[in-house]
Amino acid sequence: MNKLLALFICTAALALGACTQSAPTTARAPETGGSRKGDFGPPQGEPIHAILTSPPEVPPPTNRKHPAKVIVELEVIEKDMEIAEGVSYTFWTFGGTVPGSFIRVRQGDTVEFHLKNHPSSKMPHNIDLHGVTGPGGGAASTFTAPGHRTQFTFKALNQGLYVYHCATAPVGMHVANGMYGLILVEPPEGLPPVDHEYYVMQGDFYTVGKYREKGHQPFDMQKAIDENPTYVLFNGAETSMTGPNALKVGTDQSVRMYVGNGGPNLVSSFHLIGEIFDKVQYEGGTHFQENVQTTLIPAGGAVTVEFHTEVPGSYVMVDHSIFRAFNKGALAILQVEGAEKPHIYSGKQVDEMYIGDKVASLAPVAEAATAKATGTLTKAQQIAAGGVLFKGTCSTCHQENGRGLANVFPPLAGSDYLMKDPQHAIEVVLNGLTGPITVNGNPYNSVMPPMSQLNDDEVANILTYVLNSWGNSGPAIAKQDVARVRTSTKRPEGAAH
Ligand code: HEC
Ligand SMILES: [Cu+2]
Repeated sequence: MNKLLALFICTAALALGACTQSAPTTARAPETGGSRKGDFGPPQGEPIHAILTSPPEVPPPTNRKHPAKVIVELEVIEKDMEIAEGVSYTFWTFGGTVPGSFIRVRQGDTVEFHLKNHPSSKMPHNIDLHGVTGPGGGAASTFTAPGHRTQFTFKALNQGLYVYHCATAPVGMHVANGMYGLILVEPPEGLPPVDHEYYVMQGDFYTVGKYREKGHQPFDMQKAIDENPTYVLFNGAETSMTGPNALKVGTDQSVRMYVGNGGPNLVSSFHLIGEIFDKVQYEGGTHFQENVQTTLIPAGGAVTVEFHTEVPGSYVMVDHSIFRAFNKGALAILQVEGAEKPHIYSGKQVDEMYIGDKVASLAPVAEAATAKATGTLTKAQQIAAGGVLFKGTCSTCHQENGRGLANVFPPLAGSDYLMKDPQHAIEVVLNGLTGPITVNGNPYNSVMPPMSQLNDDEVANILTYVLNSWGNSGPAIAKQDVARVRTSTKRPEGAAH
């Protein structure tokens, strides 16, 4: 029998009051319009314990043809984790990660939800799942004090990809501290199989210190109210999916990504540089769009994107509100490995232009930060950290080998201008340089923009690297020297702090 006809007959039967208990598991509302609600009757079989996963992993498909009782056990844990290299932050988590554990059920399932709040917690928490039909999405039933547990049960009536989050006052603060995640309610027939599924979630974070300022950073309520985040991140850390943590897939594979936006404030312009989404289920709903470059994800919303890999290389996931990607951390890497496909793309990877220091391991930066904090920072550690940062900031113009470009960018390698007064270089980096100068007998008359977005540590390490690389031999520059120049000189108009 024709599928549509079967559907029609069942719908008609439903209207007559039959077909409710034994509705076929494929029962769905018509493709266009109508309700998507799926009460397929009481749960069947033994209760199932949901497999929960940490990002970027996704639990396996439910592979079920009937509604079941699914038990979800989620624990809130408040813990310090790294938000950027050498920067720690006290996150409040669902399941120990940001975003929280991924939950996967099937439309029509009865979900028995257990929320625990670890005894070490300082705050009460609850959970609002956008996939729940009922007051507060569960929040009204799950207010949980530290060391306590609560429980409620709901039927997953609507299929789709849904955000869950804490809704305890002050709600914005709980969300800003990382209390969100995704629950996928699969359609009854399941989703077409793909080679890889990933879980990615964007969020904005507000710290008292500036971007990449080292040490432990407290939450900044005023910045949050002003919607002026210090960090915009995928999966709760700047390095969650960069360097050695990049997602890795092969060529000729199909990839499905469940992408959420926890907010609390920003809307995401989600984009994967060098790929086109073949299919986007926007807003986590049922309808889809095809051949999409950038898709909008509202705060408290989600999308499913699907694409097929063809050409090997580094693909960069960004929020295309692009300062967030390069100056607030909203950047992740999908590494595609396999044979070149010159008939589709000629080759020569130029992705360093895009990703700079993000492609490298920032471990030396973290090591220098730790050493700085304990007062044991050596010149060698500064050079190692500075080298990584130089690639991300200075090498575009002065080149990785420090030789610059004839007549355009002066050399730093063997520069008499630089070595004559190393302390002056601090001013050059913070305030920029314009007008005629002479380096090694060659005239330059160009513009170097101020690099004052770098913090004092970063400037000190970069300059120590520059002054002691490519045959240069000079002093180490201290963070305090940079701080002094920053307070005693004036940034040109329009420069960062
Ligand atoms: C957008 C290109 C650009 C970037 C990025 C850049 N510079 Fe420059 N830099 C220049 C130009 C152009 C000059 C020469 C300015 C002039 O003619 O007055 C210059 C001059 C200098 C000089 C003095 C001249 C010399 O060769 O000794 C130093 C030192 C220097 N830059 C260091 C850095 C460092 C360190 C960084 C990274 C933090 C950096 N620059 C990033 C373009 C750049
Ligand atoms: Cu909370």
